[in-house]
Amino acid sequence: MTPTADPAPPVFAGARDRLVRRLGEPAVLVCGIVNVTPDSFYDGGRYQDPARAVDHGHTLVAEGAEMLDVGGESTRPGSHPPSVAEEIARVIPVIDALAHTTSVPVSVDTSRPEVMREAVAAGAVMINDVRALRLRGALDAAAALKVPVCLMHMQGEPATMQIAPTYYDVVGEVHRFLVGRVARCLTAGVAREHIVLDPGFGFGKTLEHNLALLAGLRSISNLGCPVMAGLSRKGMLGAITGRAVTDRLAASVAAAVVAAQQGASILRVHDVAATVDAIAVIRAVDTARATARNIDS
Ligand code: 7PM
Repeated sequence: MTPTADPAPPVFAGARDRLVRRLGEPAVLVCGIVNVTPDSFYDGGRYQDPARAVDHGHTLVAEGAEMLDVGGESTRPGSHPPSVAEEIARVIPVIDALAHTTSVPVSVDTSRPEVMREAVAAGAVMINDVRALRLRGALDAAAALKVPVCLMHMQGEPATMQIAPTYYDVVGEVHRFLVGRVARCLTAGVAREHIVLDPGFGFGKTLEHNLALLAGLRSISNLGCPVMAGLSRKGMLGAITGRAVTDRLAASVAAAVVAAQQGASILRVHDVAATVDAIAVIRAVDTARATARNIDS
C-alpha cells in the first residue's frame, strides 16, 4: 500500500466519514456494547459465540443504537488480557459480520495495534482504546488507519486498578492526562476531528472519584473533542443504589442522562432501547427551550 492510500477498505470509507460528520453534530449518539468475552461483568459469556454476538448487535441496532462497540478483552477489575491471537479470533468475525450487515458504524474496543489493523480491514471505522494508545505501536497504528479514536483515562491496569486508586484532584488529573494524549495524537498525525475523549468511569477510580468526574464532565467536554461516557451497569451505580449488576437499568439510564446534560456526545450502553427513550426526552426539552428563546427574542 502506498503511504497516501486510504487504509479503510473503500466500502467503509463512507461509513467512517459519516461517523466523523455525526460526531461534529450536537445530538448525542447511543453506542451499543457488543462484548465477545468469556467473563465481562454484566453480559460476559452470553455472546461468546460469534453468531450470538452478531445477533445481539442486530438487536441493539433495532433498539436504536447509532453505533456498535465490539470488544474482546474484558477490562473488568481484576481481569487479565487474552493473547493477541485469542483477541483477534474473538472480535474479527463479529466486526466483519456486523460491518457488512448493519447500517451503523462499528468500533473496535482494543489496545493492540495488530487488532486495530485487522479490525479496520474487516470494517471497523473507529478505535476505542481504554489505554489511550499507550501500548507500543498503537499510536502509529491508529494514525496510519485514519479512523476516529477514543482516548480513555485509566489509572493502572485492569488487573490491579481498583486496589487503591489515588488522586489529589481527579478531575484535574484526568483532564491533564487527556490533554497530554491529544497532543501526542496530533504529533503522531491523528486528525483533530478524529479524537474522542473519555474519563474512564470505573477504571482506577473510587465512587467518590467517579462522582467527581461525572459532576465535572463539562470540563472535559469543554476541551472541544466529543466525549464518550461509559457508565452502564458499572460498580459505582451498584454502590449508589445497593443493586446487583442485573438490576441497574434505572440507575444506568439516569447516569446516561446526566452525562448527556454535561456534554457527552457518545453514550456507551448495554440497554439501548431505554437509553434512546431517555435521550428522546432530553432532545424534546432542548427543542422546546430553543423555541421558547426564539419567541422571547
Ligand atoms: C468495569 C469497568 C467493568 C469497565 C466493565 C467495564 C468503557 C470502555 C469498557 C468505558 C470506553 C464495560 C467495561 N468501559 N470503553 N470499555 N469507556 N471508551 O462496561 O467506560 O463493559 S469495559
